[in-house]
Amino acid sequence: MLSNIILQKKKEVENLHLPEIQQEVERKSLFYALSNPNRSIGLIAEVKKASPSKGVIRKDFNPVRIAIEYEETRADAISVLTDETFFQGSMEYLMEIKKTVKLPVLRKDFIIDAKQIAQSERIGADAILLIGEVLEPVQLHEYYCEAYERGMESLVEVHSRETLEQVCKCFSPKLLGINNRNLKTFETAVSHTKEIIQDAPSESLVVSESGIHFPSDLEEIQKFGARAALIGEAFMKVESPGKGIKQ
Ligand code: IGP
Repeated sequence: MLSNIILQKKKEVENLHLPEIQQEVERKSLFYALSNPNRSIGLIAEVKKASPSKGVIRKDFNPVRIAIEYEETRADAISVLTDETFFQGSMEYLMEIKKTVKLPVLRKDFIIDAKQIAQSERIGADAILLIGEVLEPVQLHEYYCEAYERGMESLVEVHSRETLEQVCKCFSPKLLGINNRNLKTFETAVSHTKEIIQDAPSESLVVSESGIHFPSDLEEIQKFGARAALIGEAFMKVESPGKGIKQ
């Protein structure tokens, strides 16, 4: 599946046209938002209509309304899927959300080319996702620096200890995402965070991503040492996404 997504991305990047520069946006720090000492755990709430494994997750999908609700309740940052083909996301959603909310906005997509970083800046993203299984460590570090020069942070995501080890030979990301989804089976297990976090650099702020469905999952990942959680599906499945996950 990941290789299909990357193939499609390559096609998209060939035809990529940079959008006009929007009016200047004020960039917000994702790291800072997730480091709030008044919170026991940082929370990135995701605006996610569909996924390749689940199909459409939420039919009544109003991205801006969902983002406002997230902001008014508990979220410290908002993640917006911008991939159209596999996640039914859109850059328009991100632009509208960035205009509406004050929280930092993470662009969730598959970045494989520097042009997408320039594009992320123009649509107003505060941070981008860089995936360890998609980019070679040197390339990943280059994009990390490129994003930084453009005023954006990067959340560096890994799915395995091997990938984390390779990335860390090159550099220590400030924001490290551990994805609980097994890339081969698509199943999620929060215990994945426990396994991988052991090798995380002590200076990285770890975000546990995917498959967090219950308050008990949040407690678990906190116990493992994660300082933030990224939640999509569990929020999108409840009537009022900002009100929290089902008990
Ligand atoms: C959210 P979930 O299981 O709460 O919906 O997961 C998020 O972690 C997931 O959407 C995600 C993702 C990604 C999507 C993590 N990394 C990379 C697309 C691309």
